[in-house]
Amino acid sequence: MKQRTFAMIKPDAVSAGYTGQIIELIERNGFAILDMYKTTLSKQAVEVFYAVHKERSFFGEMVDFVISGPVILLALEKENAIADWRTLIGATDPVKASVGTIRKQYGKNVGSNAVHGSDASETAEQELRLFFPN
Ligand code: 3AN
Repeated sequence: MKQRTFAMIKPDAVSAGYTGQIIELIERNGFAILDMYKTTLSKQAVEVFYAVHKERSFFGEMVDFVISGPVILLALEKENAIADWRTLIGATDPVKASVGTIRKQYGKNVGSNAVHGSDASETAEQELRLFFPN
């Protein structure tokens, strides 16, 4: 059954000029782009988006990073989209990510790791609703 997930190309990858290459990987790996836009997120929106991480020591840092420049937000669809997108992006730390993953190729470190992907169906639904309310 087709499933939807939420993806973000983060400010580090957008400012480095990797948007096109990452979108090409998305399409080449069988994801349909249902919707997509470029924006600079507000602190309020990111605090809602990252609310599950608010107790983490680096919460302020991660919020400041994600609002530091434009991002690309995507609604993706595919069979098994949530798990397949997580596989394609790779481990949180680009150093530990497998060869061929997006974070391995385009991520700098655990904070600036090029892309986001929803980790479960509830978070995918929440994140899609937050950024694609229509
Ligand atoms: P993932 O993005 O792979 O689901 P999580 O859920 O462990 O990873 O982390 C959520 C976000 O927090 C990630 N996007 C990552 O960039 C950021 N993050 C994780 N660990 C650190 C850290 N030690 N310092 C700064 N940011 C971090």
